[in-house]
Amino acid sequence: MKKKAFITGIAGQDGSYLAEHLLENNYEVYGIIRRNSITEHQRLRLNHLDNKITIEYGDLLDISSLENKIIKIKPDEIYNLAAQSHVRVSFDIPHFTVMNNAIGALNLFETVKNHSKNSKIYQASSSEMFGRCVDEDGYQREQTRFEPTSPYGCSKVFCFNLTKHYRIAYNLFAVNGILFNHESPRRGSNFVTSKVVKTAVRIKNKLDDKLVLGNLDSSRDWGHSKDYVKAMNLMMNHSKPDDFVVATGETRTVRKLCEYVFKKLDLDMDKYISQSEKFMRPEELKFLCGDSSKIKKELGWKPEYSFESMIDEMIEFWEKNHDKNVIEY
Ligand code: NAP
Ligand code: F7E
Repeated sequence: MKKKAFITGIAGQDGSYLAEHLLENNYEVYGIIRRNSITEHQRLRLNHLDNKITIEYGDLLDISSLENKIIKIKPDEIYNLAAQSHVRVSFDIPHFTVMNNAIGALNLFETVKNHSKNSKIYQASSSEMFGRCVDEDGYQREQTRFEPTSPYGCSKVFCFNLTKHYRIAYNLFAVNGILFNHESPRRGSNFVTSKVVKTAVRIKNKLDDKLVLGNLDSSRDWGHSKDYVKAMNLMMNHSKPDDFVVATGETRTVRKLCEYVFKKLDLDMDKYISQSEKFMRPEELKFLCGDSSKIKKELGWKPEYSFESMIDEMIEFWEKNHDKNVIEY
């Protein structure tokens, strides 16, 4: 019999790649999307999967919508990827971010505990939870302390703790994937990698003449979403529920990212890049670099993309899509 997977946040970057990965591995895939007033754009990342997956309206904040679906589907695996996932935006809408991410996850855990205790559950935890903390050797790993620097990071620490609590108290197969930044052509274009690539391509094509950014000195460990969704599925098929860091172990500043993209496009970045307060954060997370030895050793996870091959793929994508109203994923 085919395994059944239920994905919250299925129309997002990771949700869409995860749906593809699970279909390739012979799962039945179900997911929820929220009601949106513009229906045409909502499923863009899923259009190519239209007849292969089952999507219904649902919302993490509407527990009845979760109960109805989980009781009906009885999924083997539940991936909780839904969240207000933009850190900078979380300073503008802190109440919504915390309600949505934290109470939303609580609703899902309660639903599983009360109605479907055999469903395994994956929680999309984040390197943003580490915030100010870095181990002495310059890495963050499973044992590193959490000191989040944003409402988003705080909401994710709550969910991380909730996952462990439901695992211990109710014996649920509940896992935390502590994923560092991961990108792709499907990344929202207000995250820095997509913003830089898309704008640089538009500058090259004379459709824009400037790129306005915030902090250029923060460092991130950037991997590819396609590699990271495979890690999620590995964790769910481990012999026991546990928490794993997923990262590349390489870190670069935003400035270095810009240098790579502008050089690739044969543009002089100093002519086009400026900075604005608008894109700065009240508190910046300055440095991320993850040690993913545990998942490599215990689950055999290995990324296929390098930083360069990922950014090259994003450049190619935006070269095809930079002037389109409806993006083709
Ligand atoms: P994303 O592209 O922003 O996707 C998130 C999805 O969640 C969106 O489709 C969004 O729908 C949906 N959603 C938000 N609130 C919801 C609710 N109340 N009910 C149902 N759906 C809801 O994010 P992503 O990059 O794929 O990331 C997936 C998850 O991993 C997120 O939880 C994120 O916080 C976490 N994470 C991401 C990274 C990363 O670098 N990408 C790293 C660590 C952790 P709408 O379009 O309707 O808002
Ligand atoms: O920022 C700097 C910004 O918004 C990266 C989410 O997926 O990863 C992501 O969060 C860096 C920051 O991602 C601009 O200040 C400069 O230092 O692409 P980002 P993020 O905040 O790291 C974590 C792991 C998640 O869990 C989150 O869900 O780039 N930066 N100038 C800028 N960032 C943006 N967005 N826009 C700028 O203009």
